[in-house]
This record gives sequence, structure tokens and C-alpha cells, in this order.
Amino acid sequence: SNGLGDVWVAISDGRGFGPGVKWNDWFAPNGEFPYTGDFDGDGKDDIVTFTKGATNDVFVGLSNGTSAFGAGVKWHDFFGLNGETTL
Ligand SMILES: [Ca+2]
Ligand SMILES: [Ca+2]
Ligand SMILES: [Ca+2]
Repeated sequence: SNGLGDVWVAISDGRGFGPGVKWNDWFAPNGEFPYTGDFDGDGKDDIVTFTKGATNDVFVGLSNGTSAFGAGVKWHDFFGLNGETTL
């Protein structure tokens, strides 16, 4: 949620985490509200961000499961408004 918009992932082996690796270079920048979850139902956790503010957009970046999240795609144009609980 800063000006870099980087998304870092550390994969778990069930007992600990490996090194952090950047999976997306531009997602949820500048005060947006990012979370994780499996939004396309393929069993792999994806990323979502609620912009709130003036646009109230919802963007999703789907996981390929091993090395990256895809570019953010707008899944909703008006959801999770200011003052609403998103997650
Ligand atoms: Ca970046
Ligand atoms: Ca998924
Ligand atoms: Ca919008």
C-alpha cells in the first residue's frame, strides 16, 4: 500500500517460510486495502485490493501458484465504499 506497489510472497513448507520473492510489481498502491483469498476457486490464493476513495474499484490479481500474481484486473466498479468493512 505504498508508492512502490510491490507484492512480496514467502512460500511455506508447512514448518516455516522461504525467502521473500516479488510476485507483482504494481498492485494496491498508495493507501489501498489489499487482502488475499482464492477468488477464482482454483485452490490457489489470489490478491484483491479495494481502492475505496473516489473510485470504489475492486481489483484482483490471480495466482499462478508458483511464481507470480497476474496484473490487477477490475472485478467490480463500485464496492467496498469508504467506511464499509471490506475484510
Ligand atoms: Ca513496484
Ligand atoms: Ca485462485
Ligand atoms: Ca469505480
